[in-house]
Amino acid sequence: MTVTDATSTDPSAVGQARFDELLADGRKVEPRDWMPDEYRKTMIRQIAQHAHSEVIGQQPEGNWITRAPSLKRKSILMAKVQDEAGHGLYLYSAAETLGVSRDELNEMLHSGRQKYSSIFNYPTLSWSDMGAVGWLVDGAAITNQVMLTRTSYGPYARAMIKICKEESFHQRQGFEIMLTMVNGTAEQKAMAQDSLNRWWWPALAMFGPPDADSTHTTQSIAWGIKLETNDQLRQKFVDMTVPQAEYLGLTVPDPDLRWNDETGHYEFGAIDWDDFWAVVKGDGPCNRERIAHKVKAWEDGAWVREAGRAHAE
Ligand code: BYC
Repeated sequence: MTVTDATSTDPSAVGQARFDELLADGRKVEPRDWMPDEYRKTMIRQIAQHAHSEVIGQQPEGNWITRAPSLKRKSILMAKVQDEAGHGLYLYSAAETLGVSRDELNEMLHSGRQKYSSIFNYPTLSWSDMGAVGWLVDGAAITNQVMLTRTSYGPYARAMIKICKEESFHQRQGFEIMLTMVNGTAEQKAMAQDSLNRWWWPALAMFGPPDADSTHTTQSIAWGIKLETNDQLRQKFVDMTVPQAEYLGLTVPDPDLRWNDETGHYEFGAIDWDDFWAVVKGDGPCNRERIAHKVKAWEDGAWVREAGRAHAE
């Protein structure tokens, strides 16, 4: 048997050839398509981490629902937090198409075997943090997720389209809270500045480690999972956000920040990666609280899942 014959009868070689062809043509990989085990593993890791982030991300904002300054602000915040739950649900459904169950994903989150975004381990200390989270955290999330609407795995790319529309609304409502705060009393403007000071650096770190230290970027770019690297997206976010801070009359807490006429980009100071890794490894200000709350909600909801299963039977 020649080598060609051997490969043509080997289902994984045929699958690999078709997978390569899909990627080369810029078409989507769909759940029933053959895919390399490592591609499946990477997609499950990333989509699950993304879903967990949406669900855990409800906590820092949920913290302010009862204390929102008006009925209008309360209903907007409730709608936003509810949207995040919806995003988590689309993403868990997308992950399930890869052959993993939602129960397994939850178990992996609760036992620390899967992660969620570093950003949700910082506390929301004031009402203006709701502005900063919407403006900066949702702003960073959209910068990354607009790219993901073109990612190679079909169910993930399609989920991202609706999510991005909602995130754009979230980002604008955050900016609008900031705008209201900076146009309020001197004390309110100082609160807005304090929120920017605390959220700026964690928002930059959300994009993940520098490209040189990123474990997955090279392979994820080759597979069309990522279309831009962590550093490219971070730069895009800085270039977009600094003029918005200027419009608000706020100061970005970075003495090294300067516009570079030659590159057409802002240069910015060093990110504290030791802090980032401490947070990712579970030692951030709120990691334990976030997971404990999530596990409690899961346990308290057991009767609902049981009732749903009994009803289905
Ligand atoms: N936090 O090789 P790298 C939202 C990990 S929620 C924690 O560059 P990758 C919202 C990474 O997992 C927004 N861990 O990774 C919700 C890897 O660890 P392992 C969430 C991080 O995957 C509510 C290691 O570091 N968005 O929108 O190629 C309210 C090396 O990194 C982080 C998403 O999840 C981090 N920030 O690139 C408001 C988007 N960064 O597994 C808003 C989807 C890195 O090797 N995810 N790590 O041990 C992605 O696009 C990519 O996964 C990332 C990282 C760009 C985040």
